Amino acid sequence: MSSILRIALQKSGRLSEDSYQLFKECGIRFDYGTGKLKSVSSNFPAEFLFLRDDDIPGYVEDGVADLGIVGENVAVESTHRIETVHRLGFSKCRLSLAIPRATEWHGIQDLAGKSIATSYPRILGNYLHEQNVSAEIHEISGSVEIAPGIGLAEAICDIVSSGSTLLSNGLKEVEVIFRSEAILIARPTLEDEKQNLLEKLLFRIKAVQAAKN
Ligand code: PRT
Ligand code: ZN
Repeated sequence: MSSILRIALQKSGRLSEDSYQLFKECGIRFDYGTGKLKSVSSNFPAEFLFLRDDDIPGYVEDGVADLGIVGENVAVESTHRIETVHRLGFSKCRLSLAIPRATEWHGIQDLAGKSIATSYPRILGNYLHEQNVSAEIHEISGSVEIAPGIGLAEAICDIVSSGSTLLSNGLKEVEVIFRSEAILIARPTLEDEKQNLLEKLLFRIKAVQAAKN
């Protein structure tokens, strides 16, 4: 049987539309949005899997998928062994520290001894370590922005795009710790045939990107 690339995409969320659009512009056709878990392309040796973004690094490491598209924030936070193949330039956002609007800010040392709520304990932990700041990291999985208001933490570290979520929760962004965009990830060692297909795909992706610049 000849080889086929299995590509994991976010089923529905902030990465989905641009991911689908990218393959469309690459001339790779497949059905999506039908509620199906997977779809085989009609004109390229690829099968697409539709998953939650958080599950994609694990599936790529395990070999359930060969490639995937995720936010760099998710890839860097995960402990899975995956490789960044290419930066895709969409779903841009930043991971930032934020504190209550009325609290004064002099610099990162203000967080020493404080508690910070986040869904990104590894990225935040590394950053604090680099900055020589010792603070308590409180890991929560969602609605991080409400943590200061309910007395759970004195600061937060969360994804910011327009900033309106911070604003409406009475918070101000004080430090950007990581900038993210969608990336194409792969298993570190792909079989030769799959590697060839990946190169064909990358050639098309780069052509699409070049046409936009
Ligand atoms: O259901 P599934 O698990 O697949 O999706 P999800 O809800 O976990 O992720 P999703 O779709 O929200 O985000 C997917 C990826 O898009 C993220 O991993 C980021 O790489 C990227 N991205 C870009 C964002 C945002 N912009 C963004 N604004 N991810 C999240 N947000 C959230 C943020 O957490 C905060 O709650 O939007 C809010 C802030 O937005 P602003 O515009 O008010 O600042
Ligand atoms: Zn998710």
